Order: sequence, then structure tokens, then C-alpha cells
Amino acid sequence: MGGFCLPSVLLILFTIRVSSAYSCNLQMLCPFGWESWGGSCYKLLKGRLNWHEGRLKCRELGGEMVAPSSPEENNYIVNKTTDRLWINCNDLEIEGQWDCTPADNGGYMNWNPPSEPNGRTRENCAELVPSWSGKWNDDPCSKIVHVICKGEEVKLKQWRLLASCLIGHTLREIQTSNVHACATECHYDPRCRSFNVHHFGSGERICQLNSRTRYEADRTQFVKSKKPFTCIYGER
Ligand code: GN1
Ligand code: CA
Ligand code: CA
Repeated sequence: MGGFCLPSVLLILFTIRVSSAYSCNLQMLCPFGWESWGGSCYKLLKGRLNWHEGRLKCRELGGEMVAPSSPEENNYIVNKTTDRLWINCNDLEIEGQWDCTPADNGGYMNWNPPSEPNGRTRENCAELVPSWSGKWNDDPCSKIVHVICKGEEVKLKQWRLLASCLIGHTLREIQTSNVHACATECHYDPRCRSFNVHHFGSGERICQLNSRTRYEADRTQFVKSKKPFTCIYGER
């Protein structure tokens, strides 16, 4: 059993959803440690970070610090924690003009009435306050709170799959349950350019994240899959 199967098996045991017993073999739309909701993936960072550190850390993990774009998404986030969280909105550039990232969050804002935002040039970053039912407060960007990152669900059809392996450019290796999980991990690692899934006769599968595609490597390093050892290579 690969590392990715374990959490879903535990989930099944605790929720007695026996019908999900095959979930290990199906899609892994979000990376290990992220939660799928509404077509996106979310990860709570209890790292205690200032606003700029939170934004940077989320990018390193292949996502963005979240800026809720609807009351539903705001509620989903409130229910994940009782701690205050940075959200991806600031008025650093022009005082009073709040910009959220991504810009397509539709202009949704949820300031606590009647006074927020109230900090003028002293408070230029936005936080979500669970004890205010998820309403927002402007606060100094240097304050240390928690962060939630958001990323896309990964669709396998975004990848070209070939019965080969790229040798010699492994960034890191993961024990994996399937090709989709490996593609998802690659998508979320900013350094990953392609991946290999080695399928051994024992049933064991190893996911290798590569720093190059076959075009960026030597021709001889792209090797056709041979039995009994098989290999699947994926690139975007
Ligand atoms: C806090 O510290 P105080 O009470 O003046 C908060 C403000 C909020 C205010 C709401 C640094 O201000 O952002 O608007 O509570 N400032 C800090 O009551 O946490
Ligand atoms: Ca301000
Ligand atoms: Ca404030």
C-alpha cells in the first residue's frame, strides 16, 4: 500500500464509508496533506507567519494564500480553524484601495461592520477572524497568525502519458498509489517538470518527480518501458 492510500483508509474506518474502499485506486485531485473542496485544494499552515511569509510559503507549496471569493468559501475556511488567518488582500500600494489575489476573486470582501477596515496606513493586510464569524479585519502585516493556501485540483487529462521513463533527473521520490497522485504532486512542486511512475512486479509503485522534461534531457535518458518492470512518463 502506498503512502497516499493510508489517509483514505483511515477516513473510511472512521466514517464507515465502505463504498469508498476503492478510493486509493481512483483520482488524487489534491496533493497529500491538502483537502479538496469546491473544485480546489486547501492546506492550513499553522506555521505562525507574517503576511508576506504566508504568501511566499503558499507559493513554494504550489498554491496561493487564499482570498475567499464567496460567502460559501469564507464559511468553509472559518470551519477549518478557530485561529485568525491571513487572507490574500492588502492595501499596501494605495491606502484604502484593497487588492485581493487572485484578482478574479470577484471583488468579494467581508469586513466586520461597522468599523473595519479602520487601521489606515498602520494596518495594510487583511485577516479572517473566526471569533467574528469569519468577518475580516485589517491588521499590521507584521502580525504573526496562521495561513490557508489554495491551489487547483489536478486533472489527469492535462498530462501527456507515455510508456517510458526519463532517467537521471529525479528531484524527489514518493511511494505512490497511482499515476494521478504522482501527476498531482508534480503539479504542486514548482521545480517539477515531468514525472515517472515505476511499477514493479511486486505491485509497489514509485513516483519520481523530475527537474526536466525529455526535451531538456539527453536523448539516451528517455528509455522505453520494458517488462516485467514498467514505467509511465508524464509531462504537460
Ligand atoms: C485591534 O489593539 P486595538 O484594540 O486598538 C486590532 C485592530 C482592530 C481592533 C478592533 C494590532 O485594535 O485591527 O480593528 O482591534 N489591532 C491589532 O477592535 O490587533
Ligand atoms: Ca491600510
Ligand atoms: Ca483593523
